[in-house]
Amino acid sequence: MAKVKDYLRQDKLPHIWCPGCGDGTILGALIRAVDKLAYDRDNVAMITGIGCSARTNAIVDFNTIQTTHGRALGFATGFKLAKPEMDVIVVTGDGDGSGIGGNHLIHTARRNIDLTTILINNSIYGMTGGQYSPLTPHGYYGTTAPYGNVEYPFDVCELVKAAGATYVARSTVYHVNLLEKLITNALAHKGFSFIEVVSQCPIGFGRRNKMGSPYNMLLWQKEHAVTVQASAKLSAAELKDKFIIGELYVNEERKDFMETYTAMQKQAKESKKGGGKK
Ligand SMILES: Cc1ncc(C[n+]2csc(CCOP(=O)(O)OP(=O)(O)O)c2C)c(N)n1
Ligand code: SF4
Ligand SMILES: [Mg+2]
Repeated sequence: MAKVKDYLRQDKLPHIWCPGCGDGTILGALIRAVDKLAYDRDNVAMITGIGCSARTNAIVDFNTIQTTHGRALGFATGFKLAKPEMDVIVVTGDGDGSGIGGNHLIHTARRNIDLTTILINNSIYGMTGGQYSPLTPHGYYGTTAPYGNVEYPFDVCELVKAAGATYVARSTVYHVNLLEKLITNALAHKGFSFIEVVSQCPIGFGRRNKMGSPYNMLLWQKEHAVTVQASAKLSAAELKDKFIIGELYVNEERKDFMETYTAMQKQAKESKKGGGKK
């Protein structure tokens, strides 16, 4: 079993993250999952957009592409179709993945493209200094919400599930062992797998919302997360202000895009007349 540091590009260190940021813990969990599955790292492609979360690919020794803001899933779709034998992982932020890249997220889920997406939800646009995102809770503060966020967030896991994703899960940075397990399962899943990771941005979000130190922010995650199993025994009132962690939805039946596409290609080649109903 290799160590996490064996997967890092030593010449790209130190990384850019602030002390106490959740991004490094998430990258550690991802690397351990890849190592557990004994993936050949030359066969792994990691594709990101823009943001602090996107910088996960700067220091890891996979095949990496940093794309434009919100467009990682578009690039990843093209990449996977061109190189179906490769293991493709997308890391995105709440702004990158659910804001500017929201449309790509919906349609990649709908197509059930066989890749794994990790959306790091730190409730804010961290890299640009703390503007509110589609996942910032109502009433919380940001540079663009000096009197509190007037908007309400949506549940991004429910969104991708409704759009057609076939593996949907949520964890936090605090629940790092669960996170590693979920990433392992997501990577092994055939089809579009999606994990939302509730993370901490002590600089752009925590400070402005008086959430205390990174340690306090981890305690906040611990206190607000409820496992799928525990949530089944709680009433709606007890679940108010809580979020559910674990595997939220798994569908092994629905074929992924490539499987259907390859079968259709074969059929079209065999047919003398070409496409159309027989
Ligand atoms: C087209 C475009 N618009 C805006 C930006 C500026 N920008 C860079 S990072 C970022 C926000 C990223 O937020 P998020 O995805 O939540 O990532 P985080 O930094 O919080 O990890 C923005 C708006 C950009 N780089 N490109
Ligand atoms: S600004 Fe926030 S998300 Fe970005 S590195 Fe610092 S703590 Fe992490
Ligand atoms: Mg963010």
